[in-house]
Amino acid sequence: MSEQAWETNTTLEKIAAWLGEKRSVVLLTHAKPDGDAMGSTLGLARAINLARGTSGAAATAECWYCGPMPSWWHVLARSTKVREVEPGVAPAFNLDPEAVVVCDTGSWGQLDSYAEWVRARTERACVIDHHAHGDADVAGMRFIDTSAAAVCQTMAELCRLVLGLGSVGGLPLEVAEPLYFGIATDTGWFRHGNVSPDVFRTAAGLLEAGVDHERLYNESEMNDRPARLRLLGRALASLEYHNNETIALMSLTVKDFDETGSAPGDSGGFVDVARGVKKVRVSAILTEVEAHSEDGPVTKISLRSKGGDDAVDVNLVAQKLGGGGHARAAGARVKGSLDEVKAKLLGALA
Ligand SMILES: [Mn+2]
Repeated sequence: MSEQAWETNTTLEKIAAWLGEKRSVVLLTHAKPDGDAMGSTLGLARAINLARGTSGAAATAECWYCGPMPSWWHVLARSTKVREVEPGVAPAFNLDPEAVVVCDTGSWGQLDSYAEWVRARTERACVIDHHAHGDADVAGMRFIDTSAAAVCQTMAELCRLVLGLGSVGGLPLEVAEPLYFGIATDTGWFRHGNVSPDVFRTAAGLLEAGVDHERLYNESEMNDRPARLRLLGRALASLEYHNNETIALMSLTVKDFDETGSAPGDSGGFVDVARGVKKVRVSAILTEVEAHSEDGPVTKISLRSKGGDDAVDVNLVAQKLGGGGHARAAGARVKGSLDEVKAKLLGALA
C-alpha cells in the first residue's frame, strides 16, 4: 500500500463534481457531534438534496449521528433526514451509499460505532476536516484545511459549488443556517483565537443569505436546563490551582452528575470558565466517565489554553495522553481514576 499522508489530495471543485454523480450519499461526523459537526453535515446534505431536487424518503443525502446528541440539535436538524446510531453499536440500516463524506474528523477513534462500516468503504469516502491530525486511510479523498476555524467555513465554499452559485451570500437559508452555526460555535461565537478575516467574510456571506444570528444564539446558548447550574456549582467547588495558579483544574464525578440530575452534555463549556482568571494559562476539566467498567475507571480530559507569547499547545499535551485536538482546545480519554489521571495530566503539563 502506498504511503498516505494526512493532507489534502483533491480540490473542492473535484469533490463537488464527484458528489454530483452519486445517487446516494451518507454524511458522517465524529461521535458526540458539536455545532461544527452537525452544521457541516446538515449544510452539505441539504445542498446535495436541493441540487438534486430530492427530499424526504427519496433524499439523495442523509446524515448519521452517534450521540449523545447536544440539547439544541432539533433546532438545527429541523426536517432533514437524520439517523441516530447507537454508541458502540454498528449501523444496521438497509442502505449502502455510493458515497460517504466524513466531516470534522478523520480519526478512526472518533468514528465510534461506524468505524468498521467506514473501513469497508474507504475507496468511496471523502474526508473534509480542519484538524491538525487524523488517519489518512479513513478516506481516499481528503480535503484538510487546518487554517479554517471550522469545517463549516470550507463547507460554505463546497455547498456553493454543489449548487453552482456565484457567492456564499446566494446560498439558500436552510443551507446557510447550519453552516453559520458551525462557524459561530467553533469560534466561541467569534471570540476565540481562530477568528480570522476569512471567518468574518464567510460569516458575512451567510448572514447575507438570511441567517438570524440572534435566534440561533438564543435557541442554542440560552437554552440550559436548571441542572446545568447545579453541576457548574460542583465543578467550581472542585477547582484547584497548580503551578503558581497558571493551571486551573476542575473535576466532576459520576456522582456529581447523578446527584444534580445532569446529563453528560450539561458540562459543556465549563472548562472555559477558569480561563477567565488572569493568571491561568491552561484550564482543564476531568470527568469520570465510567466508574465501574470492567477495565477499571476511565477519565475524560478537556483542555483549553489562552493565547499569547507563552501560550501552551494543549494539542501536544493531549497527544502525550493519547488524545488530540487543536492548539487551544484539545482532549483525551485516559484509563484511570480521577486522581490517577490528574497526576498524569500534571506530569504532561510540566
Ligand atoms: Mn470543527
